[in-house]
Amino acid sequence: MRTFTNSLFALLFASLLIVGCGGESADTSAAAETADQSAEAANSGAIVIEATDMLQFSVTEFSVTEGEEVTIILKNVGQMAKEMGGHNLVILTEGDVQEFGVAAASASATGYIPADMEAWVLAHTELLGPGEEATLTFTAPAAGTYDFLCSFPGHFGTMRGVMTVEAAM
Ligand SMILES: [Cu+2]
Repeated sequence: MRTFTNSLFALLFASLLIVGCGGESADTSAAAETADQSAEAANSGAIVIEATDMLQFSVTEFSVTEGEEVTIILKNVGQMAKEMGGHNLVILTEGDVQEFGVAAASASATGYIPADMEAWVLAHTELLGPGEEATLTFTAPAAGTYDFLCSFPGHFGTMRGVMTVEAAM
């Protein structure tokens, strides 16, 4: 951890030097970006996703590493009653997100997770009402891309995204 922090400082210092020298190097933004991402990872860990009344997820793309323990915190920051417009987060391991979303609409009895499609689900939260939050933890599966959605009826059109799993070094 210390080594990591040191290298982060070195990176910040290096980018300050570049800025300080008035260099027009394109490396400046790349270095800053890398530092940002490292800082994010250092804060560790949890990926926080907010779900809104505007039917949006605040995060629609994120990356994890194969075999990593992933923690996602879903926060429903909306005010819509749960029965009218609750939100969940469902990460699919296979299958078509559109097909899942359509089938989920008539699966209210099972929390909008179609019973015959459970094999498609890598992980999911419960349906959240306004102000509620849920934590999802799972081990990142094999490298690849995985769709996620809110499976409340009518939400998946806009409430969806992609989790990228990168191969472990
Ligand atoms: Cu939703």
